[in-house]
Amino acid sequence: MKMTWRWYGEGNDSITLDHIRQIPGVEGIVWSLHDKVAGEEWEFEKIKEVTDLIKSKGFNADIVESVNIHDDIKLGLPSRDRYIEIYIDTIKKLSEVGVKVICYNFMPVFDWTRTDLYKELPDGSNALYYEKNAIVDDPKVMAERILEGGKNFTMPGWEPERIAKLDELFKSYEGMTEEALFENLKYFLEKVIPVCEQYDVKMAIHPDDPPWPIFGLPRIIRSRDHIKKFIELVDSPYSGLTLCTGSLGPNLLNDIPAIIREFHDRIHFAHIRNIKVYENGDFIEVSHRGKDGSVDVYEVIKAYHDNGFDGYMRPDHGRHLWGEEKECRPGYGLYDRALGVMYILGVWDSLDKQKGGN
Ligand code: DNO
Ligand code: MN
Repeated sequence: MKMTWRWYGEGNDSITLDHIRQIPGVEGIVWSLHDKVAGEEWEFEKIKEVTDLIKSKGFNADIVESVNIHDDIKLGLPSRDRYIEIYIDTIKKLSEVGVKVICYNFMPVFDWTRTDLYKELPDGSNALYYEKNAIVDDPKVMAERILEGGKNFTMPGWEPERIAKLDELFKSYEGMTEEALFENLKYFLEKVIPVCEQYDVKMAIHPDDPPWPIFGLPRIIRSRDHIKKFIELVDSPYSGLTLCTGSLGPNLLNDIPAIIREFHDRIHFAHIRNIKVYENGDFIEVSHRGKDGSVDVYEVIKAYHDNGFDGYMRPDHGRHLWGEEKECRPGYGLYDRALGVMYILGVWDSLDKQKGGN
């Protein structure tokens, strides 16, 4: 297992690479060109500049999260072919600097959705929260709330340029079914995966967050059966998964350790996040410790360990601690994610010892 850390780039993240160097066990930086909107070309010089910087601090730059997919591809519009060409061009450039995995998602319109970015927990820290009844029918109102909460930061998935076109976007998705969305994903993968095989770059789809349809939009990566269907779309190890426990976790019917055991050979990237699901279905993000939430994080890590997982792993969202929410992007503070790294490595090392390793 290779421990990694998501970083938003020089001048775009309050956490520096020098900070990250002091967190034990972090080998790689999960990066992206965060000023790029879906469908835009990625210039080689920019890719090289970021990855050189990351490597100069002793980290690998093997994972990009994310290269976002243009809605025309998800919608299956004729213009998708042009956007797929651009995507393929980016894959080729990324392979040149040694990128091994691209994390992406196939959620229509929105990436993750929450109703409160700074909900206070009983210990005084705060975290991202999802209250079912606070999801208003009007996605515009929701979007405004999220943009207001995170107004000091760029927030992947919530680019103001896209949100400005929300009405139009929702109109184009009218009538979209799960089946059609799967078809459009298949079309995309059939074009892209042969290139990935040739250039040795793996695609790793991120599950939908939360794992149910919202605002009438279908969501197709949200349960064991959906994942199975995805795996069968294109039969290649290059079409794989980012397994995010915090995204699958809010549906308590998702047996995440079982999902990991079933699909481990297609999991290239593991996101570890814990959430606490309340009786009414609301949920809040909590520390990575298994006992603090509804995800059995120990069993999750054990499932990876038992299968000799040698892919990439990272702590996903953390709480905001000790007042840091003023300077960090929602979910991406320093302290709780650093604690998360240590918790994950603690479990991993002890499993190694039990197996007679070192
Ligand atoms: C939260 C994050 C996601 C992820 C994108 C990948 O779980 O990991 O926002 O970055 O969905 O495209
Ligand atoms: Mn995730």
